[in-house]
Amino acid sequence: MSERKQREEAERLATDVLKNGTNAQRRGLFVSAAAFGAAAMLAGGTTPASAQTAAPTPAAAPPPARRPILKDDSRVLNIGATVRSGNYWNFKTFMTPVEEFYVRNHYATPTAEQRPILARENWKLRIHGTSVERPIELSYNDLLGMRSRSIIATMECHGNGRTLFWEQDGLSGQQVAGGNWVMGAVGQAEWQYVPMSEIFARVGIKPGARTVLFWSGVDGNDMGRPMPYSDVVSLQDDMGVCFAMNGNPLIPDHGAPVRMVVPGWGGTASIKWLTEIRVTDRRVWSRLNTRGEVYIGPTYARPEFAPDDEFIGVTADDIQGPMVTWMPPKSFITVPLVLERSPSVPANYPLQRGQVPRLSAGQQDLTGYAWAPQHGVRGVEVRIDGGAWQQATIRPPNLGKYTWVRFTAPWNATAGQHVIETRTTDNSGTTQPTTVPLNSLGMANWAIPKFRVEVA
Ligand SMILES: Nc1nc2c(c(=O)[nH]1)N[C@H]1C(S)=C(S)[C@@H](COP(=O)(O)O)O[C@H]1N2
Ligand SMILES: [Mo]
Repeated sequence: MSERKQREEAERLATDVLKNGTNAQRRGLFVSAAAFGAAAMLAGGTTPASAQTAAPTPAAAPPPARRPILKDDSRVLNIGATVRSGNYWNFKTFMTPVEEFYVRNHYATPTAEQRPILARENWKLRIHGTSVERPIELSYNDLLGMRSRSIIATMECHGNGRTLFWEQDGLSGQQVAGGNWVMGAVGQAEWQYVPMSEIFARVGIKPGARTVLFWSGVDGNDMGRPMPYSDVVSLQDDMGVCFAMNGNPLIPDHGAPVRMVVPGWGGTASIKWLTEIRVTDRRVWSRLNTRGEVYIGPTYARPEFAPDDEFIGVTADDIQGPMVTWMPPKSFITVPLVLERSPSVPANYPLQRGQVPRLSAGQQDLTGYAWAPQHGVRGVEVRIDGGAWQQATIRPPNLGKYTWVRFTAPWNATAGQHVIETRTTDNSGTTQPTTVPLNSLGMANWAIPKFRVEVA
């Protein structure tokens, strides 16, 4: 296919996904229903509601005015009105298909119909601030004309694994607030972006810059996040202004037309529906680095603030803990975690509350995923029923620190109840711990997960 043809095809696909009724999606529904069926069998044979309602619907009806998530619901786990998780127990691929990639919004997904600024022909990115030599405004076409590169990287919500605070003994979960992410608020995609190095070269940065504020303000007027300038500089080729995911234009749920991508950092740094980048010589506080997406708890010190700091929609009283930055080493096996104590069980979770997934007895391979984006995965271990840790086999590809790895571990399963644990060690020698200190927003839980199964 010619490059133009490819682009047209990608655009058509993106538009079709918006209309929410393509053949590709209908095929997807069946694939997904089959996968759910398999998961349900594993779980003990009940047919999940999603499989029963997966019949194709005609594309004729116009979408309701404010549809929170545009994705086909049957392919992802419905955690809440504006959040969807990947079905991690079904993950098989190295790259996560966009349709199965988790969505995490604080507000409803905004579309170009509701917010014309999000139409590619209207979109503008303002790059300015006291530390910028030559402020500019970029159009979508301007951005596409700049030097871009792509990176394969995981994206993970800080809240991924919050469920472990509720479900695992010793993690003192009662005081944790937030959505019931199990392990699937993580995915891996190829992100195409204009690197920050290119943006900085274009506008020129004055000495003394301290903060880069990445701002949307489109979905909600508090949606934007400050990042220390020094961190942006150290990541400047690896992070940037992103316009494509897995080779196609971004779809609304993932920030169309343009978002940030900050690989390895918790998802909040990757502001979607981006409209503004401001570089300033002051420190900046907003919702997402004061009382949202921060570690709040007895072992975490509140950051200091200075009188000349800038406050956007918050006050110094809102500063409750340090912001989450790099995601820690993590791993899981592709088995649904038993939910007993979590405040909710997602609508289409493959297990009912307290239900234990079933595996068949005999020799088999456990499969899983591990990632450690700050330093890269060195190894993964698995153990059964508290026995000795066994090295798992890492399957290629392993493309560097930002990518996850898939692993397998042989197991001769005997009848009865078992607990399977996984832990990853990164290239700096850090290994997942047994427990993590409490933080009341349930951020970045990287404790060794315990998967209970019943072998029959
Ligand atoms: N404008 C805006 N950007 C945002 C958010 C948001 O609510 N609004 N959520 C953030 C969070 S918490 C995460 S984890 C990632 C999720 O990206 P995804 O939905 O493409 O997976 O987007 C980030 N960017
Ligand atoms: Mo997030």
